[in-house]
Amino acid sequence: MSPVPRGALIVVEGLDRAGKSTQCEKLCRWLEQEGRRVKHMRFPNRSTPIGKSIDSYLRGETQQEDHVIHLLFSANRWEAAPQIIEHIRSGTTVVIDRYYYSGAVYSAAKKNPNLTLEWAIQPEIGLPKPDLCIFLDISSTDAAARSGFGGERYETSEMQKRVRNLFQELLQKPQNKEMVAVNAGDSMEEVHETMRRLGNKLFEGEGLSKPLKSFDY
Ligand code: ADP
Ligand code: FDM
Ligand code: MG
Repeated sequence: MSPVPRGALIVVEGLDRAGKSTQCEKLCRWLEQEGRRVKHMRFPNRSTPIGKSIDSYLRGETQQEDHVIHLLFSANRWEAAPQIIEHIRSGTTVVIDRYYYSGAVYSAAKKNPNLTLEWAIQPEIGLPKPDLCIFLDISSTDAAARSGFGGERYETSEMQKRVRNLFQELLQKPQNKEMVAVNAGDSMEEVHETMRRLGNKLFEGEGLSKPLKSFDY
């Protein structure tokens, strides 16, 4: 009996209000309609003990030293890594709303001189590497105009501008070839269509016949 083909690991990234949650939902529904098994995940996963402390930090209820909260965000991914690997192995495609790209850029955007992008990326080395990372690109001004903006710790325009620049920096790096920028200022349907095209390209290509990679930097 031939082995079950592995699932794909697809990540959706971007600024707050770029449309990540909307598009992850649409992508999952589409993949299911295509007959694929899908698991929708998000980071931070606020339901675990580590996730609960991240949640209270993001809401401004608790304080954390910058490196400590950074490592908690990373630990929140590591605690889910075995589950991600198992889903992929058993043929389920995993769609994740934010991953280590957010992990690196939000911490580095704090301008703590001891917390550079290079430092921030290190704890992520070894995590399952996405086959495709869709960066929903939007200006901080356009994102701020969307409803719901402004509630949590990092939702200030200065922070969002720095985050966007750092995402652009990650996009330029040769080790992040799986990253693709999509104009998130387009309509929801247009963005979804572009994402479906990227999804089809991934499923039709050679990449998924190779084992899932680990992130290396
Ligand atoms: P994120 O998860 O990136 O923070 P959401 O998917 O929650 O973003 O979307 C933020 C807000 O913007 C929601 O009110 C959503 O309905 C709206 N929105 C999402 N995508 C678009 C789009 N392409 N054009 C206009 N509004 C959008
Ligand atoms: N965030 C998210 C980080 O700072 N580090 C991380 O590793 C991750 C995954 O947490 F401001 C930030 C990004 C954002 C907040 O918001 C989570 P959502 O609305 O749950 O995506
Ligand atoms: Mg969201």
